Amino acid sequence: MQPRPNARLSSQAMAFVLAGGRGSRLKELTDRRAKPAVYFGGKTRIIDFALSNALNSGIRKMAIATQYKAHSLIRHMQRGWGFFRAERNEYLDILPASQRVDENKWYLGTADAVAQNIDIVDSYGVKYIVVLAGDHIYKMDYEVMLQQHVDSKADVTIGCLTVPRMEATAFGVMAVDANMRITSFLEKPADPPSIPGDPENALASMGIYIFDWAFLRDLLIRDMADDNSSHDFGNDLIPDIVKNGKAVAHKFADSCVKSGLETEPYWRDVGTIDAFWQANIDLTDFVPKLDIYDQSWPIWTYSEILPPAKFIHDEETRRGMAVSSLVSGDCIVSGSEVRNSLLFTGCRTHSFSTLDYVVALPQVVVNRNAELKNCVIDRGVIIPDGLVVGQDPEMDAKWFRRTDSGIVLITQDMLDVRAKAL
Ligand code: ADQ
Ligand code: ADP
Repeated sequence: MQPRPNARLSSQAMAFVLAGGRGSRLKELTDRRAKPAVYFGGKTRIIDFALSNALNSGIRKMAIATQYKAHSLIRHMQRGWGFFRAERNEYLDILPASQRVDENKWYLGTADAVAQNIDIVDSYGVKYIVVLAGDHIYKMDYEVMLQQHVDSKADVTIGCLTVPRMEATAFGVMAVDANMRITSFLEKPADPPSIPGDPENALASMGIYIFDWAFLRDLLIRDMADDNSSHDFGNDLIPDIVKNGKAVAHKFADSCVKSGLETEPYWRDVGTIDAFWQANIDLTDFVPKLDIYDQSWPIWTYSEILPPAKFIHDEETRRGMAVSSLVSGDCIVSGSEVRNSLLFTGCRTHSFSTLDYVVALPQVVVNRNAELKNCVIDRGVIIPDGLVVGQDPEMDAKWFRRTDSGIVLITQDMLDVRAKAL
């Protein structure tokens, strides 16, 4: 079917979301779930941001490649993202590394995750493919990037942002000419080159790539046959295109201005306990840098039918409140004090307990007299009566996972070990 001449480019595009990485720096939070399935922001999971960006940009065909600990991710996708209708030419496919090409073969690199599903992408009949990572928090209108891709006649267009030079060791780092053509690309360099005239910063790849599907398809077939390749976009395909083709950078900051989405560009890789805690706590700011209340750019998710949050003021404790906090549905804050914290769905806090700068994932129960500060509590954890966290670094590190900056991750397994030992 030929697209209408004035159709939005997004209607001729699909999103291919890479959601197979482990995210090992999130430690026990990703012991049982993939990083894209980790909860973020009260109601959502990390992957909802990339998928909502695609949906809000007008993309109606999506594929999600999963492999590591994908059960809760797949369950979330089925529950929350099942509204795509083939009758409306909408598709959402979950693609576990499921031995489609070769028995027992997992996805090797990120490019292999697309290559093993060439036939599925073919069946979508799209002109453009937008390759995304499922593990970043940001809002972005991919239509703006698609337009630049078409206008510049690039082989690949790569989303990029400015990061402090020394943090760029975790990224693909590029240099560009005056027309944003990428002149060099180094994957995770030990000594990242800075931006000319800006020695403190480097231009880093966001891991977002737009290709014409016909171009990428050929490249993937060639790459699959190359035994020297690790079949990865950042390590193999992108450096090859920079050398032999036309790779163009799309600046996230410019994108934000053009789409009118954000005044200050916001993008986070919440890949460590510290970064995860901070980005969640940031939402409690007076004016948070990430606006999750923008109705023009909703973050779609699986939303349960739940009663409202409830606050019970207890005469004895003279408590029963939350301030400068986000409290999700089905939470009951009873006789306790919650400050600068984020409570996900279905948490309960009981009398005489205090929570300061706490990120409590769904269904956390905080029993009486607990005093919790600067921590992340995993889903469903039951905090015992009188537990004190965030006051004695030695005790925190003894029983829980304490980061160098003093953030404490608490899981039920850790509490069970502690309970047995005491
Ligand atoms: P990395 O951050 O190292 O670099 P990578 O491990 O390649 O990212 O993962 C990218 C995405 O693909 C993640 O969402 C991950 O979950 C997923 N993924 C990883 N391996 C996979 C596999 N085998 N199958 C399916 N999905 C998989 C990349 C780029 C850098 C860029 C950063 C930006 O290589 O150039 O700067 O992303 O974060
Ligand atoms: P999420 O909180 O991301 O929805 P869950 O914690 O419910 O995910 O489960 C993630 C995966 O870990 C599921 O496959 C679940 O069956 C498994 N799981 C959960 N708790 C345990 C446990 N105590 N021991 C072993 N596996 C578990």
